[in-house]
Amino acid sequence: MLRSFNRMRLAVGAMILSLTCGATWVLAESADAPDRPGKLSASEQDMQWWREAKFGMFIHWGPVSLKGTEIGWSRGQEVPEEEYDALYKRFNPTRFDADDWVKVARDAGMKYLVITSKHHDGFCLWPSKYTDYHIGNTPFKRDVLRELADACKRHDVRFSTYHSICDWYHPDYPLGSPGGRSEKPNPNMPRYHEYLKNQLREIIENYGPIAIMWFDGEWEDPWTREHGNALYAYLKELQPDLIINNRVSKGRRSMAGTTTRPDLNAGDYDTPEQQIGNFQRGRPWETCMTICKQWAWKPDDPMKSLKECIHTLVQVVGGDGNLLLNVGPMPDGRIEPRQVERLREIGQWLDKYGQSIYGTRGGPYKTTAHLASTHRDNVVYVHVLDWQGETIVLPNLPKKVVESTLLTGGAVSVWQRNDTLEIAVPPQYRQEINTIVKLVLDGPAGDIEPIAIETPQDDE
Ligand code: JFZ
Repeated sequence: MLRSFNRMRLAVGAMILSLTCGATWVLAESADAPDRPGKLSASEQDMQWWREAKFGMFIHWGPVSLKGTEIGWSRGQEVPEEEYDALYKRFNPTRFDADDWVKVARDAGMKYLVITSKHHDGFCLWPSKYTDYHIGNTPFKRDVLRELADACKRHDVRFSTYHSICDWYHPDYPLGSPGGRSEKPNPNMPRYHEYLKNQLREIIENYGPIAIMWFDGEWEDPWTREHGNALYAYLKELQPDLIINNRVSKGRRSMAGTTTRPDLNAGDYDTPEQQIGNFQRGRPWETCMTICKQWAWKPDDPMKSLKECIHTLVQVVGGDGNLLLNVGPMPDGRIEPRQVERLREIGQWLDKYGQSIYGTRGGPYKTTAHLASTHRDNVVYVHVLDWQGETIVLPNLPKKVVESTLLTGGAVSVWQRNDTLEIAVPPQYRQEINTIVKLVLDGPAGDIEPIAIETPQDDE
C-alpha cells in the first residue's frame, strides 16, 4: 500500500509537470475539438442537496469480505490471485437485508449512500451483461444494487455508486495485481473505456437516478485526462443532475484530494481521504473515512469512538465539507453490530444538534483541533471540541451578537470587546464531546470572511 502510495505521488508529480509543459496544447485542443466536453463541473444548483446533506454512508463490500482482507489491494498480496478470484463462488451473504442497511444509514443521520458497484478487483455487485464476474453468478444470486436502490427510495436516502476506473482483473485494462504493479499481456484501453461506459450506462438505466458517481483508481497511467473528461461528459449527458467526484479525471493532489487544475480536469468535488480536508469554501469537498481501519470488513478492526466520529463530522462540516463515513459489511450480509451501535449513537447526537450541521456552511472561524464553526442565515454555531481554559478568546466578529445560548443546554456568557469575542461556559455545562454555542448576529453570517484562530498548534 505504501509503495503504491509513493507510486501515486510520483504519477501525480509527473502529471503536474506534463500539465505545465502541455498547457498551450491542452487549451488549443479544448477550443477546437468538436466532441469537447461541456462544463467541467456541476452548477451550484445541482450541488445544493449535497451541500445541505453533509453526511453519507460509504460501503465497501464484495466476496473479499470472506477473507477479511482489504478490498482490491489484497489481491495477489495477502490472498493469491487464483484464490481471490474464486471467492465469489462461495459468496453467499444470506443475512443481507437492504432495508436494514438503509435504515442504519438513515438513523445515523446519513442522507446518501455510496456502494462499491465495482472496486479495483473488478467484481460487480449487480448482474452486468458486460461481464460474468458479478453477483448473479454467486450462490447468493440476488442483485445487491437493485435491492439497495429500491430500499433507498423507500427510506429517503439517496443512492450512489463507487466505481473503480482501474481494474486489476479485467484483461483489457493494462495493469494488474498486486496494486497495479503488473502488466497484462493483451491490454486494449479503447475497449476498456467502452466497457466502463457500458457498465455505467447500465447502472444509470437500471438503478437511476444515481445521486453521485464516485470514481477512484484514476491515478494509474493508462487513465488520461482525456479519458476522464470524456467519461464525465458522457455521464452528464445520460443524467444531467448527476454529481461526479474529482477522481473521474486527473489532477488530484495525493490524499489531500484537492484538484490542482479544476479548469482542465472534470469533477464536481474534491476527495480528501482518511483525513479532514482543509477549510475550503470555494470548491465543494468530501472527506471519506473509515469507521474502523480497513475499507472492507476485517474482524476486530479497531473502531473509532463516538467522540472521534462526532469531532470528525464537526471539523469536516466546519471546514465546509461533507463526510462520507465508511462501513465494510460482513460476509454474512450484516453490518457489524458494534458499528451499527456506533452509527446509532451518531444519529442520536444529530437528532439533538443537527440544526448546527445540516444546511449550514463552514466558518466563519477556521477549524482548529479544538474548535469548529458553522453558520446559517444570521446564526453562527461555535463548536467547542475541548476546553483549553476558563474562557475561549476568539477574534471578534464584524457583526453584533444579539443573542447567545448553549444549544447543548445551560448558561453561556459572551462578550464582544474591541478585537475579541469571549465565551465563558461554567464547567457543569461543558460537554465531553461538543459544547455548541449558538450566536445570533444582527446580519447574515455568510458574508463574513473566514477568520483564522491562532492556537498553540498553529504556532508550532
Ligand atoms: C482508494 C482505494 O484504493 C481504497 O480501497 C478505497 O476505495 C478508497 C476510498 O480509495 O484509496 C487509496 C488509493 C490509493 C492508495 C491508497 C488508498 N495508495 O496508492 O496507496
